[in-house]
Amino acid sequence: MTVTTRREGNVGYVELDNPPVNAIGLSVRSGLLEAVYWAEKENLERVIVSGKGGMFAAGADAKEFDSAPVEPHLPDVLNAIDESHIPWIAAIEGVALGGGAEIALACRMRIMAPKAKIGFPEVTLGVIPGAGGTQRLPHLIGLANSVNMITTGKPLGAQQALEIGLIHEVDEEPIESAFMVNSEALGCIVPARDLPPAAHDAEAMAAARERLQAKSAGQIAPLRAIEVIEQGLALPLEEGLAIERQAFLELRSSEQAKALRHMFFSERAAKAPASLTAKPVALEHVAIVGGGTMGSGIAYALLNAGLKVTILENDNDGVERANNNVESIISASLKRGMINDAAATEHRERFTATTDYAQVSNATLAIEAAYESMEVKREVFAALEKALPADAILSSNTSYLDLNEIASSVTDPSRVIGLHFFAPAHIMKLLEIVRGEQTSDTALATGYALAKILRKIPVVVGVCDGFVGNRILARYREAADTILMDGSTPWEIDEAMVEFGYAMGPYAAQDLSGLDIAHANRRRQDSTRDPARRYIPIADRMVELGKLGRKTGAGWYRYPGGAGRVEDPIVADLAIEEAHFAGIKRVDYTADEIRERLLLAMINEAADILDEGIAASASDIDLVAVAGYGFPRWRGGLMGYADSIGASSIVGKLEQLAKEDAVVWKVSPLLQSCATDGLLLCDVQGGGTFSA
Ligand code: T1G
Repeated sequence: MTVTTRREGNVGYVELDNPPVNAIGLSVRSGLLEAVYWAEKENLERVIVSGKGGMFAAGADAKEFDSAPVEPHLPDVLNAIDESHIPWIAAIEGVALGGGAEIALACRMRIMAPKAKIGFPEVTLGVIPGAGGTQRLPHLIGLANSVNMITTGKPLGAQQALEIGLIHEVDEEPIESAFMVNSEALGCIVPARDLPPAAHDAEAMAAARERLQAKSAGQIAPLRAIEVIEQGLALPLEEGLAIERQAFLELRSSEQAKALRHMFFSERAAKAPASLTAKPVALEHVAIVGGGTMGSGIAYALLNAGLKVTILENDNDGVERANNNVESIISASLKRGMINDAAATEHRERFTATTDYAQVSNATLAIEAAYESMEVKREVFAALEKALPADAILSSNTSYLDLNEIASSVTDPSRVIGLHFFAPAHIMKLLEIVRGEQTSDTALATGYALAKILRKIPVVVGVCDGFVGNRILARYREAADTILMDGSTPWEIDEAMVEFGYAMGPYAAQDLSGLDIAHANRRRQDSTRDPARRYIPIADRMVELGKLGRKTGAGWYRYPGGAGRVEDPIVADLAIEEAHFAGIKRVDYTADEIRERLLLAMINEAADILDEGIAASASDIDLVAVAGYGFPRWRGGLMGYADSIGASSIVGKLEQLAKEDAVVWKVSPLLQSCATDGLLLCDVQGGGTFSA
C-alpha cells in the first residue's frame, strides 16, 4: 500500500508511503482517489494528508514520463480532493515538490514544518506543473510570485511560503496542528479555486520573459509556463486546467524533457556502486597541500562540510597567502548570506595553515593541490607519506598529470587516488575521482564518501592526459583555434556557442581561467605530440604577448577597468597574420558550422574516451560535460545530445570533415560501430561494451 488511511474519531489520516521520496506514481494516485471516496463514505469531519519518512512528496514519478499516462490522472485526483465536501489539510514535512505541492494546493489548508520546503521544480525536468499548479497558485500568491516560483523551479521555505500566502501555518508538528484546527475556522477557509483570480500585470510578465531570455535562453518550458499561467487568469478553473494539461503532455514528450530527465537520473546514478563494499576512511581531519586558488577553495568546501582542515605550505609567505585566501572566501560567503557569523567563526576555528607537517599526523586524507609539476608532486607525496598515518589516503587534485606516476613515489601506491576539483572548488559540483592502476577500493570508497559530504557529483575516471573533462576540453579548444585560424574571430565563435546554450564561449571561458594554464600543458605535450597533427600557434602568440586573460587585463578580449569584456582587434589581426604566415586562405564560417565543428570534435573524443574505458558510461561523460564544463544541461549532456543527432549522421559529418584533415577528424571506432549497429551512445558502458 503506497497510500494508507485510518480514522481517529471523525478525523481521517491519509499517509503517502512510497519510499524513498513518496513519488506520485500510479499506485499513489489511485490510493489518493480511493481515500477521497473513503473519507466521503465515512462522512469524516476532515482529512489530514501527510507523507511517511519525513517527506511529503517529491512530485510525479518521473520514471513514468516515458510511457503513456495511465488513469487516474493526477489533475483528476486533485480535483476530487478540491471539490470534496470533506476539507483536506496538507501537513507538510520534508519537501512538497511538483505534484506534491499541487496536492497541497488542492487541499483546503496547508501547514508546514519550519524546515520543510515547497516548490514547483517541473521546469528543471523540461515540463510545467501539470496538475493545477499554474491555475491554483496565482489565486493564492498572485501572478508575479507564481511566475517566479514556477519559472525558476526554486522551492520556498515554510516562513517564506507563509509570508506570501501559500500556506496557512508553520508548526513543528504539522499533523498535530492540523488535528487541532478549529472546525469553524477550517470551514471558513476559502479554497484556492474560489479566491479572486490574480490581476494581470503586463509589466511583470514582460520582465519575467526578459529575465528568462537572459537566464534560460533556449529552454521551452519556462516560457510555456508563463503562457499557460497568463491564459488561465481570465478562464474558469476547468478551462485553465485543460490548457495546462495539454501543454504539460506536449512538453513531457519533448526532446528537452527527455534530455533533462536523462540528466536528472544520471546525476542520481552517480554514487558508489553496490559492488564497492570497502569502507572509506573516517573523514574528520583533512590535510591540503597548497593554499592557492584551488587549495583554498577545496579547504572552504571541506570546512562547509564540518571537517577540520589544515593547509600545508612551504614557507610563511605561503601560510599567509593560504590564510588570506580562505578568509576571503569566508568573508564573501558571509556577505552573500551563504553562512552566518556563528558558522564563519566555527569555520575559522577548524582551519589552520602551517608549514609544520607534524600538525597533520592524525589526518586520514590528504589532498595535494600544489603546482602542476610531476617533480613537485612526487616530493609532496613523499613528505605526506612520512607525516600521515600509514592507512591515510593520499590524493592529488592534478588536472592532467599521470596519477600512476605520482603513486609510484610512495611505498604503498594503493592509497593514492586523484580527486580532481573544478574552480571555484567550493561551488562547482563535479568531482572527477581518478582511479590509478593500483588505487584500492578503500581509497575509492573514500572518494565517494567525500563527494557525498561535499554534495558533489562524483565521476570515476581512468588515467590519461586530462582524464575525461580536460581531454574533451582540449579537443573543443583545438577545434575553436582551428576555426579562428581559418577564418573566424574569438567573439564569433563564442557567440555561436552561447546560442547553443553555453553561458560563455571557449574564449571568454579561457580568459577567466588564464591562457597560461593551457599553454603550460601544450609545452608539456610538445615531446609527445603527433607531428602529423596540425598545430595552431595563435594561443602561444597570445601568451608571448602577455595576454593571459582577465588576470592581465587582456586576453582574447580586453577588460578595460571592470567594464566587462571588449573585442580586441589586435587578436583578430593576430589570427589573420598567423594565417598569412601559414599560407591559409581564410573563409567565413557560419554559426552553424562553428557549432557543428566544436560539438563534433567533443563527441568524437568522448566516444574514444568511452571506448578506452576511461569513463564508465556515456552518462558519466554527460555529468562531466554539464557539471564541470558548462555544457547546457537541457541539451542532455554531450552524449545525450549526440544521441539526439544519431551516430550515423555524426559519422557522416565527421567523414566530410576528415576530407579537410584526416588526422584531426579521424572517426572514433565506437561511433562507427554505433552507426553500423544503430545503437545509442548512452547504451554504451566503458570499454566499448554495450549495456544489456
Ligand atoms: N520521480 C522518480 N524518482 C525520483 C523522483 C521523482 N520525482 N525524485 C527522486 N527520485 C528518486 C531518485 O531518482 C533516487 O532514486 C531517489 O528518489 C532519491 O533521490 C504533475 C509533472 C525529492 C529533493 O523534480 O528534487 O511533479 O537513485 O537522491 O537527495 O506537476 O529527489 O535511489 O534509485 O535525489 O534526498 C517534480 C525531483 C516532478 C523533484 C530528494 N519533482 N526530486 O533529494 O534524494 S514532475 C521534482 C528531487 C511533477 C507535476 C509534475 C530530490 C528530492 P535512486 P535523491 P535526495
